[in-house]
Amino acid sequence: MNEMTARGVAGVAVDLEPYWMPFSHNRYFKRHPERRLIARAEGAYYWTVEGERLFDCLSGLWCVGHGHAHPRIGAAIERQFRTVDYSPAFQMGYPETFRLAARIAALAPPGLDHVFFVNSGSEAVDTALKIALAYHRMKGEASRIRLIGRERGYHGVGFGGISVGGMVANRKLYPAAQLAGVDHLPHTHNPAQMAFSRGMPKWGAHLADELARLVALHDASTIAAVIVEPMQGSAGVIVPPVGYLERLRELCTRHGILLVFDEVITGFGRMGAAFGAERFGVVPDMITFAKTVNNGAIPLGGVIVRKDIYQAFMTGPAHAVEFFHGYTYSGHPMAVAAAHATLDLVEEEGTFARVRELEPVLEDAIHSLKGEPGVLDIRNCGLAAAVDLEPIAGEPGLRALKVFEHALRRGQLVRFTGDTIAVGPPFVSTPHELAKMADDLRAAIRAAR
Ligand code: PXG
Ligand code: PLP
Repeated sequence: MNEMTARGVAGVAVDLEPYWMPFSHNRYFKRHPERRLIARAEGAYYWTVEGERLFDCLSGLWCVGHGHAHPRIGAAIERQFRTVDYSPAFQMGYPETFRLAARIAALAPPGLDHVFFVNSGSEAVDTALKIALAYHRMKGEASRIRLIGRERGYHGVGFGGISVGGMVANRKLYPAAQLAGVDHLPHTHNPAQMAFSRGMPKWGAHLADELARLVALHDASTIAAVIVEPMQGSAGVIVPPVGYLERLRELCTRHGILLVFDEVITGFGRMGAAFGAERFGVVPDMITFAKTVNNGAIPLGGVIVRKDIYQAFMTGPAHAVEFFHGYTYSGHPMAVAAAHATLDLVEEEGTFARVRELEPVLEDAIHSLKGEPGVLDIRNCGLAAAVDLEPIAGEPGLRALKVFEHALRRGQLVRFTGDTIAVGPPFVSTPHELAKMADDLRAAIRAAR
């Protein structure tokens, strides 16, 4: 045990060393775990092992919109465990999983009506990419082998996801392991044209025409699918320019290319609608989802596809497997029960309308940080926002880390990545909590000077 763990944090003696933390600075964390070990969660708050309360500014990692320890979700999970804890995902069925597929299809844009279940966003993305490639083959267009992603896109950490993803740190170590024939659209963030935009930037729709350039370069007959997040979440809330997604849609339709919206963050309420597709008024051919579908309670994700995509697979002898793909935990009864309880909340509490009411509150609160020292840009959409900070010379990421730590001392758990601070507060936040979040963030930004 290192010195800190031997001493214990607030009396919690636990060896921090053996756990290899995901997407984390392991060495720094294990030296400085103060205020970073969680003891309890309820509603919009965490309590650390020291007993300090933290407002959950990112809803966990964008997944706990309805607040922690929701009694309805907890009761559903408990009941489910006693009824059917697990049932085989392959060649057997659990009725509640079928019922969940129907409920999700009913929320999805018209025409997207079949659901394939997985356990995470990464699996959802890799599944969608496989469906796209297989679909074209089934339809006799085997030459459509290219996939097109976008710079700064985050599509999880599977080999498919890092191939179409656009974050260099996630992909640079694996050049030989990435899918062949992948190309990328440019990202749409240009501070010179759109700094401090509220909602959708007016500039940038023309960047979708880069797809026309890629079609001209590779020929449409070689392109299977385009995958984008309708709003880029992990990259720091990069909101689509007005007209941009429409143009992508037009180009994909014209050229027989499938359009996949990766809605792992934007799905199930964050945008004030069931999906970003609805919010932005553009219907893709497939939607990937995870996270908020069951309030992050138990891993669950999926892919929603158009009927004719599903139908394209339904060939060959009826007793034969149609799609050789799936996971041990696809449609896990416990995760499904948590999703039903979450969708019950959505229906009964009018969650999407509440998010739409809170959106301008968050917008005003977060944009009040304009003019604070080193604040370069602020963006927002739905219940999501990000603040770009001027990096400390020669020490990228350190400014945001300092702001994160000062915010923790003020009782705010924000997300930092690079020199960007992101927030995606719970749907159950009050206007007062959002205002306090921004005020505490302001103090943290000043303190980190
Ligand atoms: N697609 C998108 C659009 C995502 O946002 C994934 C796929 C991968 O999902 P899984 O469940 O495999 O992690 C994501 C995940 C952040 C943050 O701070 C974002 C994600 C995960 C963790 C942190 O922005 N997005
Ligand atoms: N590895 C082995 C040896 C397995 O047997 C399985 C599933 O049976 C897997 C990986 C895949 O696991 P999962 O279905 O949970 O993705």
